[in-house]
Amino acid sequence: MVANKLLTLVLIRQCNRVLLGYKKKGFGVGRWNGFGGKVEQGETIQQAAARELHEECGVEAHSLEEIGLLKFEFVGDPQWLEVHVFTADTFKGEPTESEEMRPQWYNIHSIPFNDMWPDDKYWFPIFLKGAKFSGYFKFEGHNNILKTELKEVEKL
Ligand code: 6U4
Ligand code: NA
Ligand code: NA
Repeated sequence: MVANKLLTLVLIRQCNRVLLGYKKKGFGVGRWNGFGGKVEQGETIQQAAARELHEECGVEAHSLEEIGLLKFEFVGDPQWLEVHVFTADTFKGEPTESEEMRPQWYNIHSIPFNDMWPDDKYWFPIFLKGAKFSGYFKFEGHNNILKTELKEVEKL
């Protein structure tokens, strides 16, 4: 048994737009995604989500709501990723490019799914309608999903 690696993902949503970031380096490089990263020792998952959001695009969100829990298995890797997904509709500051991410607003009807992690097209619709979700995806490499389990939940 290997403990899951805990990660955060924050999606700022305001009416018809979502703030995404283009990942310039590291895991998921070249893809559009929410903001987030690893949970560090001594912080809660929610604190990690707020910290990563600020580090990666310069904005502060004080009302992060946890809306999703996603588990990822990669063939050949015993360690699963456990991604805690949060949303907020208000924030302070101006989205600003960082070393890691280039932020950009996207209309909810033109989310760039072809340039995102391939699981996103499955769970974004649940997020966009304001519901919560729990999922498991088994990947082979970073592009190929072998198995999908996804359900809408009342609470996480
Ligand atoms: P550092 O700490 O810079 O080495 P890095 O290797 O760049 O980290 P990090 O910390 O940014 O990775 O974490 C990866 C981010 O990608 C987290 O926000 C979670 C997110 N993520 C990982 N797998 C994902 C997937 N399949 N779908 C998705 N987001 C994913 O939408
Ligand atoms: Na990160
Ligand atoms: Na990080």
